[in-house]
Amino acid sequence: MSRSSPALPPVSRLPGSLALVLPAFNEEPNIDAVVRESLATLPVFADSYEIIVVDDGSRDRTGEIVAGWAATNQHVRLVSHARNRGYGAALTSGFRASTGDFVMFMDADRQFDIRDLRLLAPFAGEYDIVAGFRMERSDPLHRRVFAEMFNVSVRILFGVHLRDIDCAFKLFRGDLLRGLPLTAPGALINTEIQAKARRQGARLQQVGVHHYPRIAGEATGGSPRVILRAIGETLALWWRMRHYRPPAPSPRCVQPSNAAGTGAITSADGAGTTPAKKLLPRR
Ligand SMILES: Nc1nc2c(ncn2[C@@H]2O[C@H](COP(=O)(O)OP(=O)(O)O)[C@@H](O)[C@H]2O)c(=O)[nH]1
Ligand SMILES: [Mg+2]
Repeated sequence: MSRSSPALPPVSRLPGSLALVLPAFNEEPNIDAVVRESLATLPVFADSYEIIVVDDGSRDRTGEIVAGWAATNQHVRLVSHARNRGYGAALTSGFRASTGDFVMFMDADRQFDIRDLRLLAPFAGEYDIVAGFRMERSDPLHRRVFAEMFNVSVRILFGVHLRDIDCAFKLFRGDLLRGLPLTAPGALINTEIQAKARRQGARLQQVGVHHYPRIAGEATGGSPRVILRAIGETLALWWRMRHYRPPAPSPRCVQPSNAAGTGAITSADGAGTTPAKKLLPRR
């Protein structure tokens, strides 16, 4: 990928430590560069930081490459699943292993640029969740159509209003995220996080981020197996959420304004959304 690496201009530093969770399944051609770029970038945002790669039963050298990093760099940690358990399970393992005041996750396939953290960081102190949305999604048309249908379904079934629910570039308050009882093994994890955080009155900001075509490795997010599983998980989560009682609210979350917990989330859908293009021209 011909993404040059100009020095970052001055950025907002995070008011605390940061853990970056990278779910990785067969990312041998990408993982080294992602870890390298993350190691170069995170110190710009936090004095204390860790990179947690969750190798979800990869059949290539992903785990071996990350183990090499972990052996030589104290900021890199490897969490391994002996067999492939799915995207949601991998993220959940990474969150549980994390210790940061803030936790973010990003796909490990180089479709995002870790330096876009500078677009999210200014909101970290004020919001519990800063969720990226892909300004121009670099995926095939059928993926974008399906994603739009999914966004609408999630809005209807869970009352979750995000511009791009599955965008894999999000920043959270660590204690909020680690306190959520997450169970979705697959792609529905993003919906589960938002639906449960919403019940706790979490404050949400949305920010546009860049998205790039996958240039190496194989995308599995649009496979029939993943899509069918997501539909099944959607129905199961909807059923479970009918009886879901959130854990004791963490102190900083705003309490829901009514019993059902609706209306408490602050969505900057449109208003308050940072026009990232103005801040960081596409390279
Ligand atoms: N842990 C885990 N990660 C996965 C799995 N499938 C894909 N990934 C990772 O999730 C991210 C996104 O996957 P990708 O196939 O590119 O999905 P897409 O971007 O939606 O097409 C990448 O970092 C993959 O390595 C899986 O079964 N388990
Ligand atoms: Mg991808």
